[in-house]
Amino acid sequence: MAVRTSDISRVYEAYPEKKATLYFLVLGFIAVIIGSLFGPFQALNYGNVDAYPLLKRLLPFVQSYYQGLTLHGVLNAIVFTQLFAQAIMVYLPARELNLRPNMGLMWLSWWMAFIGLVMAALPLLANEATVLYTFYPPLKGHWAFYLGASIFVLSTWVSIYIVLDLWRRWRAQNPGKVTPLVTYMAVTFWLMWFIASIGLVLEAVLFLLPWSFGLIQGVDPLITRTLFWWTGHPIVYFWLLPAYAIIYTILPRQAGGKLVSDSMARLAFLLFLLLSTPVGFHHQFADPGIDPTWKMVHSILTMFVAVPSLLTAFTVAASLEFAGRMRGGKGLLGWIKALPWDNPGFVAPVLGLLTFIPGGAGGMVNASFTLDYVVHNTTWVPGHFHLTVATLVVLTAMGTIWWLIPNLTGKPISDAQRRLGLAVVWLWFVGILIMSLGLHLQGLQYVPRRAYISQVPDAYAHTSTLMVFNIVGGIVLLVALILFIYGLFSVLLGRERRVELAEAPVPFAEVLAGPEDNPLVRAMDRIGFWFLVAVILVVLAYGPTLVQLFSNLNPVPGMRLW
Ligand code: HEM
Ligand SMILES: [Cu+2]
Repeated sequence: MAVRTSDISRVYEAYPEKKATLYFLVLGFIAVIIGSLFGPFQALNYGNVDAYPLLKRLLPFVQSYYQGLTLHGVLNAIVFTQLFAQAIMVYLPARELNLRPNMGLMWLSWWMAFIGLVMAALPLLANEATVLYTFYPPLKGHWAFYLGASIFVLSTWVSIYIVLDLWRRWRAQNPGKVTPLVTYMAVTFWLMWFIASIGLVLEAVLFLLPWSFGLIQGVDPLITRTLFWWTGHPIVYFWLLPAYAIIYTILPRQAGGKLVSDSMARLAFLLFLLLSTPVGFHHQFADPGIDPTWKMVHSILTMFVAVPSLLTAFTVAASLEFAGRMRGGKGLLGWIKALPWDNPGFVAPVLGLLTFIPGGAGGMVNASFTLDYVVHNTTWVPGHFHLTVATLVVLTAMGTIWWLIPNLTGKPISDAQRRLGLAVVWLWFVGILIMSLGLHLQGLQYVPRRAYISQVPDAYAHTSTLMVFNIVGGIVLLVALILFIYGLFSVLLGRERRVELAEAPVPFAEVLAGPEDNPLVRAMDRIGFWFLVAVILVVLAYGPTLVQLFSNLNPVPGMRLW
């Protein structure tokens, strides 16, 4: 049922945000594909198998393990995640409100991201910025890396403006009404990100950019790390919440049910606005020059920020159970079997949620101050975050292929593509579980992260049994990745278009309860007030330490050790 291209361009005329969203999404998928290519080689490395000679033959620009690891971290954890957030957290509220985002600004943000990405990619590919995705000074990369990364991240400030502008326009038309759910999520999300991003912006503007331009001789490693982790923790919620928005507002419908509570979903997002940022010292438990009392304060606050994810676990599980029972599931577990396990758009985020259970448990360990000394800087840590970002976030993003790409392009999903999708998401899930088990257990045997250990094959021989997990996991993930690339492009490059798919509404779930116009929802809707509370919490949690650090700056010269 092919249609004339004029039909689809009519859709894009009416909804130009569809095209911009598609650009964000596709650029993000390309980033995660290129970034993930290095993953299986790293997993083999932690299996004591050195496949880098092969990798260098395939990709001759790769000079070292660490250059590959820098590309892996930057493209997956910074580039892909941000582009996905910019796609989802602008498009979904715009569709919910049925308002057109400011398209000039939406394209500006895409071009900023694209140009910043290209600018940072050049020194990365040329081995001029092998500093990993945390770029801790005094390791010193090329200025174009810092400048490109800054432009890339600043593109999100345009997204913040776009969504606040949508929200303001909607309120002007709907005085006295409570913000609709998805838009409430997006507004609190973007305000959270604004507060969060200031640390990194300060680090770049005050230190990294002037230093890499040669305007200042050195930088203070402690203060740059402190500013980095101001942003570095909440950035994981910046990665996570677009997936949560889908899991709350779309997944219940795909499951065949409803979201059981609108106000619980709002509460989770409000708590993220309040608690995401003032917790960064949990990345600096092993740093000198930070008072243990403050580390304890951040440790406790980190435990609090686990609460909204626990809330999410209950609300989402209840919504899925409700769906399973609507579909006729009986008994304690029968509802699980009744869910639509043949739909990859459903299966992908659900498998991601399952891995989030051990992922979250490991996070609580990391956050427990002195317990962190057991696992800090060991392979436990990448074991942990591959269960969160590389599974829940990535799988939820993959899951969008089966409903969002048709919604944006009108391209249908064939039955073969659907079945391929199921294979991809199951293999990804199984591969990450196996590899993460290996990495966690090796970490407990003191194997360091960020190390080309297969170059010292005797050093960690005491973990040789565990290494098998990394090898098997890495190979399964390689297969999953190849099938994913094939599946994604077979959908994107499909010739058939059905305009009605592109004109269909986004499959938002109905809500079982709410938005009850209750005092709780009204109180949560005072977003300006909560934003102020969030700012005050950050000032309280960071102010005293930063004042001390700024009044005792101790700059050191940069180094290039690669
Ligand atoms: C094919 C799938 C993947 C495999 C096999 C894989 C494997 C690995 C391994 C073994 C490490 C540890 C390297 C080291 O510490 O030396 C690592 C690091 C990392 N991975 Fe992955 N990964 C995959 C996909 C992803 C994805 C999709 C993301 C994020 C969206 C991600 C994010 C990261 C990050 C942030 C690091 C830390 C980099 C650093 O320490 O500088 N990975 N990966
Ligand atoms: Cu953190």
